[in-house]
Amino acid sequence: MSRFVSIAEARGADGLRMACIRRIPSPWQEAAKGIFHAKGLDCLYAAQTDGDVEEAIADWAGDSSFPVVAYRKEKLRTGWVEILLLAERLAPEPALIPADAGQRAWMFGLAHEICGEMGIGWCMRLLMLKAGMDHSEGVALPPEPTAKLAAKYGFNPTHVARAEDRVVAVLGVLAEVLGDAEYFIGGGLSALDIYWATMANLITPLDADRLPMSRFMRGVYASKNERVLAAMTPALAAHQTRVYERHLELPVPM
Ligand SMILES: N[C@@H](CCC(=O)N[C@@H](CS)C(=O)NCC(=O)O)C(=O)O
Repeated sequence: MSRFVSIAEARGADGLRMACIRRIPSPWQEAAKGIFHAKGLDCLYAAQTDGDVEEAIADWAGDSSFPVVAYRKEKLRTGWVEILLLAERLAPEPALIPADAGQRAWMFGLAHEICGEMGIGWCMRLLMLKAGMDHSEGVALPPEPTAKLAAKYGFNPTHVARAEDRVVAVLGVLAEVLGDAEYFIGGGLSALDIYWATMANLITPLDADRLPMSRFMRGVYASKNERVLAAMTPALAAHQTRVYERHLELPVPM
């Protein structure tokens, strides 16, 4: 991937397109990019430009979340499962979804614990918003967008109170499933590996050479939560870099 076009150009194009945010490694977006890259799928990447209408992604998809994936005239896809299923259909090889039904159920269950509501990404976002609001980790988030994200992504007392335990528990499961293997399932790359590698940037972002972002964003992303950092085992950290080095584009195109 070498360039981003405008949202307007992506809307008018055919084939596979993805609306993104630039300069922030939003994990759901990076997972989708990673899946397309691993499969060698040719995708037109787009982001808001000066020539676009304001809030061009929302204008297109009815919501400001990214990524938004378009393929031909099919319905727009924004959820991580539907994006993966589309990619698997367009490029069956390398398969990123296990053919075996039991393994498939296992993979999607674990992937939900990473990408779904109250999964690792969701919970890390809640913790990030909390720290950004009470300045407890030395990072102050700008109030207006923070309030918008909080309202949109389940910042309620019950879930905020559970978020840290959730992340620690799921990291424990992932560490156990991985053991000393190179991949989570079946000895080779699956979507689960890509989900983990990209979502792990919300805890320990790849270094600045491989994942360029502003010092401020890096400060927001890098977790300071001691329990979470302790649950990020050396094997999980090594898996994150291994998957990027072997299967994803580096430096990450931002
Ligand atoms: N829709 C995705 C999740 C995408 C998502 O949560 N995107 C966030 C990343 S922080 C976003 O775009 N936030 C900005 C906004 O909603 O305006 C899924 O459920 O698979």
